[in-house]
Amino acid sequence: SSELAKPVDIFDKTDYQKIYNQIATKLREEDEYDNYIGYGPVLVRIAWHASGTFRPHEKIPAGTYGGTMRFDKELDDPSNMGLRNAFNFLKPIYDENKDKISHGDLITLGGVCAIQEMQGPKIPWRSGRKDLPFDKTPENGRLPDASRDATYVRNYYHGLNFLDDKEIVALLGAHCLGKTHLKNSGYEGPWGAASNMFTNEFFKNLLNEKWELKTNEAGNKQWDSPKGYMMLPTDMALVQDNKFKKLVEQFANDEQYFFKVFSKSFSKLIENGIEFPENRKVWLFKTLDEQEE
Ligand code: CCH
Repeated sequence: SSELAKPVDIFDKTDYQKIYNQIATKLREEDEYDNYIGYGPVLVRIAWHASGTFRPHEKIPAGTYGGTMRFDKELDDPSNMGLRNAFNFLKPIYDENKDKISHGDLITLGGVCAIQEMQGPKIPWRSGRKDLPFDKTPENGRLPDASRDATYVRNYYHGLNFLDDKEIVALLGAHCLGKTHLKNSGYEGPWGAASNMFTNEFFKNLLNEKWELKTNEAGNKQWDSPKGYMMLPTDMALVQDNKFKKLVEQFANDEQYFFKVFSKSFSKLIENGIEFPENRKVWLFKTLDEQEE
């Protein structure tokens, strides 16, 4: 049985909205990153990779609580190639606010901010994670293997306490964002046309594009389409499994429904293993656009 991480005291919602705004402003300013995709996708990915180390049955269940992504041991996990860009993006904001925010809180708030600023759903967020020392850094190799099939994907997410297919398929919808980079992962290409907009395009493309299995320059198998989009084997697993496929169809047809399930699932992902006190408030932050209205 696991000893759930206990959150620390926190500051006011307005303090965190300020930090949110710093992240959002920097996202707007440094828009040239990765051929003008910007830092949004890689911020979402670092929040998810900080979360994906969680294992429910450990005494100290890893995940986002301890902010151990700040240690080279975790950042240098081969699965985390490219995430140092996200970490370095957040570093000056951490330095400016270190009396108010831990690394785990900042990395998760970065993901929430990026999703919202890229027109995605509102993601409920709570503060209270506390930096743990180096010896609490999980071992490498806990993130999923992109070359696998539907059974592997389902089992992998069961291991993160996601038992419902709906949550799993929704989470994978984040692959509407960004791209794969040969030098990072051994895969190459974007999943769609709008790499810095949070939409249900991933599901539409899975169903509607003409996919062909190719071996890429790194010798890995990926699915390519004539429009220059790609899918990982684990992405294609979502239409190779009938139960997953029904959900892909639902999300492709109803973006609001996808947003609703994604929001809940991502919030759960970044809070895995943390036992918030019952009175700990859940916050929804305003986007920069909403504040400018
Ligand atoms: Fe992912 N993802 N992801 N992913 N991912 C990659 C990039 C992004 C897998 C493999 C890869 C989620 C789940 C999975 C993002 C968000 C999420 C890459 C390319 C691989 C490989 C990395 C590179 O080359 O730079 C696999 C396997 C799974 C199985 O579950 C989940 C869940 C999320 C978020 C909720 C985002 C965003 C990116 C783009 C990053 C960028 O830099 O553009």
